[in-house]
Amino acid sequence: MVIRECLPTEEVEWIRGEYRAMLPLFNRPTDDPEAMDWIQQDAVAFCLWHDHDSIARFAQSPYLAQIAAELLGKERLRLGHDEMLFKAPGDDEISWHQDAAMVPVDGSQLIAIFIPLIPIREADGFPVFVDGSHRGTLLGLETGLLKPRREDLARIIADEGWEVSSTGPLELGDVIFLHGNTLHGSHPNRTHKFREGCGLFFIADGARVEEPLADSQVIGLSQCLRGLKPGDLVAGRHHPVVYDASVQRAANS
Ligand SMILES: O=C(O)CCC(=O)C(=O)O
Repeated sequence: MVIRECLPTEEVEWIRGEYRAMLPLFNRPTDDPEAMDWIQQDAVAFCLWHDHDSIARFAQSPYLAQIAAELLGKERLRLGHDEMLFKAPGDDEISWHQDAAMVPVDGSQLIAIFIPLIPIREADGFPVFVDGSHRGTLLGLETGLLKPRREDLARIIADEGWEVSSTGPLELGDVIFLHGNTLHGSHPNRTHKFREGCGLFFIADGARVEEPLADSQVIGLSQCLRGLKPGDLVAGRHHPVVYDASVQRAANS
């Protein structure tokens, strides 16, 4: 779901600046927006908050985590990871996927947010969702890797006749909340500039790492749940509690 005007625009602009400052990590110019036009590769990185205090402050802020906890119906949420997601000019669609297929944690324990860091118009690529898919389970895992699943999921959606919704235009301050099982993707970036966005993954306190069911989860385990293995509680310094309803209640009483 989209919560419109969820964040003040100044805050989104600040977050954007923090992530744009990471572009040198990708060997890209940062100071000349025109110069970025011809760059054809995505700038995607996970867990930047581990090494960057400003991103750590944003990623651990309880405001977004509280909304996420309430939507997921959980008392306590931990930070899973942050994600820089700058889609390159002319980039293809983000194919259908479920975030629970990216990390080996039960989808009912996961909620992700996506924050557009520029206003998103049709040419930038609207995010799309399958309505009600959060009530389902993981799909298409038998084929393992990301690429085959994309066709499988598109076929399943067509075969089942599921309704697909688009967010439509997104403004600075709008935030998308995605249950771990929600089938989603986005349209291609048909512009000559980056489609700049970032995301946070939250995991319910008490959730455990499961045995990976697909290669994508093996990759997610090493990239996003660093140091954890199947059977471990998602906890530790890389997964701090970012929202605790009981602390909030005590503070309010
Ligand atoms: O870029 C988008 O529209 C959605 C991002 C996404 O699919 C994800 O972060 O899992």
